[in-house]
Amino acid sequence: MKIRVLILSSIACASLIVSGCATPPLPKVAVEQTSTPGSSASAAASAPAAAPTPVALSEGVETAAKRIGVEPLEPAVPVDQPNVVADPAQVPAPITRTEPQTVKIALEAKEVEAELADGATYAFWTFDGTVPGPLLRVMEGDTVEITLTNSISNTVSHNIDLHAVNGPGGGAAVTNVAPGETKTFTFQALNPGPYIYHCAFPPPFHHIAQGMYGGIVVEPKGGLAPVDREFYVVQGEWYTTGKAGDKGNQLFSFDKALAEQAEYVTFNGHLDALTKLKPLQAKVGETVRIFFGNGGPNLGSNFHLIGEIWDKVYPGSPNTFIENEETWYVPPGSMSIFEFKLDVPGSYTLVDHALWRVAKGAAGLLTAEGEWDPAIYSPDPTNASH
Ligand SMILES: [Cu+2]
Repeated sequence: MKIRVLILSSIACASLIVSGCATPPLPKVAVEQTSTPGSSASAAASAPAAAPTPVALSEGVETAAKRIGVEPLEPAVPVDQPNVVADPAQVPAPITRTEPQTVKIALEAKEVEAELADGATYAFWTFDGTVPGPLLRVMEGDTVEITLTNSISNTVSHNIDLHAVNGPGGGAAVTNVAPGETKTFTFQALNPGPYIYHCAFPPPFHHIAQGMYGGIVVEPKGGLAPVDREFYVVQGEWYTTGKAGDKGNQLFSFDKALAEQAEYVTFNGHLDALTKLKPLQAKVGETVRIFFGNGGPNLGSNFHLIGEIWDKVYPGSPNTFIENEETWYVPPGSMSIFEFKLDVPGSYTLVDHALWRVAKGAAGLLTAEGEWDPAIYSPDPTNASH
C-alpha cells in the first residue's frame, strides 16, 4: 500500500502542474492549416511587412547548440505561457521491498493547450497533463491495476498500452475510453526492466505525436541498486504546421509526421524544458541514474551526455548492462537506464547525438556542484578561453 501512496502522490503533483496549465486561457493566434510541407502558416497569417527583430529562440538551447557548433533555429518571440514539462527530478521512491503486491495506479488522459516553445502553443494530448506522463514504478511479480480515465472535457477517445505488459495490445484493447469514461485492467509485471507506455488509440502514431507517452520501471525483487540521484527524461518530436520558431498556436501536421520531418525534438515536452525551465542538478561524487525513454513517434535517440561516460547502460534486464558507453541508441517506444558518477564540477549537456536535433530542442543541461580535482580534468573550462 505504501507504493500506492507514493505513486498517487506523484500523480497528484502532476495534476497540480496541469491545473496551472489550464489557466489562464491562451491567446488564439490564427494559423491556417496547410497541406504544403514546410510552409510557414503563421508567417502567412500575420504577414507584417517589417523584418522581424532577431530574438534568441532559447538561451539554454542556444548555449548548448553553440557548445557543439550547431546553428540555432530561427528566432521566436518570448511569451510566458503554461507548459506541460514533467520535472525530471520528479521520480517515485525506489522499490525496497521483496514481496509482490497489488499496485493500483490511476491515470487520466488530459488534452492541454500549452506552450511548446517560446511564443508557440500547441494542443497536447497527455497522461496526467505532463509530457512525459508520470513515471510508474512497480516490482517484478506485482499485480498492477491500471485505471484510465478520459476527462469529460476531452475531444477524442484514448487508451493505454504499456510495454511492460504480457498480453495482446498491452492494455490498449481493454482501456478504450471515450471522454467521460473510466476503465480498469490488471497485469502481472513478469519482466523486470524499463519500459515505455503510450496511448494506442487509432491512429496510435497520431496520439503519440501529440504527447501521450511515459515510462514504467519494473524493478527486480528488492529493487535496483541504490544511487544518490535519479532523473526521468523522455524524448519526443513534434510536427507543427508552422516552422520551428513561428509564433502562435501551432496545429499538428499529418504531412510532416508522415514525412518524418519534425520541427521540434524535445526532452520533456518543451524546447527549453531541461535547459531553461527545469535543468538537472547534482553534486560531484554522486552516482546518478537517468531513466531515459523515447516516445518518438518516429525518430530514434542517440543519447549522450557531453563530458561524461555512461558507466552502465541497462537497455532491458537489470542483470544485463553495457559498461563505459558514450552514446546509446534508444529507439522510439523504448526506455533504457543510464548510470554514471560525476567526477568534475561544471555544466554538462544531454543531447541526442544526431546533433542537428539539438537546434530543434534535443538538449538538456546538468549542473554538477562540488570540489574541483585537477588530477581528473585541468584546466577549469569555465576559466579557459575558447
Ligand atoms: Cu490518446
